[in-house]
Amino acid sequence: MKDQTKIVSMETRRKAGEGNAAFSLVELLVVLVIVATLASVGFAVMTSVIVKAKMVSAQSGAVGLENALKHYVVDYGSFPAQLRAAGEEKEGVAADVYLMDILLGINTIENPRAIRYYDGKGASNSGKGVGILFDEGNQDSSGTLVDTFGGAYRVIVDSDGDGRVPNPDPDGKQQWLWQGVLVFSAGPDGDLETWDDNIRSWK
Ligand SMILES: [Ca+2]
Ligand SMILES: [Ca+2]
Repeated sequence: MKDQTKIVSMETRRKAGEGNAAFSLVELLVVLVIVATLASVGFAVMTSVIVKAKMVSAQSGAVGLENALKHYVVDYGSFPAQLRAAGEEKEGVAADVYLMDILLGINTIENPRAIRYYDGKGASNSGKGVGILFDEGNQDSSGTLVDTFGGAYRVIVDSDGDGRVPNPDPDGKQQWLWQGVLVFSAGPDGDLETWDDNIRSWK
């Protein structure tokens, strides 16, 4: 009797074991699907976190350039000639080699005291960080200042001195912004026309 109970019990276990093996295969597939889903969700979350971090960094670069220009005006009484040119309040000008040479104290005609106004993170040709796209091999000159997405910053200054500049964002609530300097860039999509993701120095 005792032995019979043992045999039944073993038989039951064997069957249960088979069931477990079959279930394990389905279970494994389910687990694989869950892992794959979690991995893709995780990747998407990670990507958006990286983009947000780059936007924060790009925004601080824009504010840094705005402050550099404000300090330049304090010292020299007006903006560099290129920025004061007629009509530039609308389009803005790129933070190109001309402007950066002035703000880094390389152009001593427009910055005779050779003051370094822009404390940038130095040379960067990778486009991964806020940095200056130096023309490699040219030691006497800087280059265009680009944001963390590789797009050049653009600058609008109050060149006519009325204390305001037109809002470059066509969807912006205000037509005029009471600012002396605006700095903006294209943001993650690399397109200046799409303002929803554009980087801007103002709120
Ligand atoms: Ca103005
Ligand atoms: Ca954009």
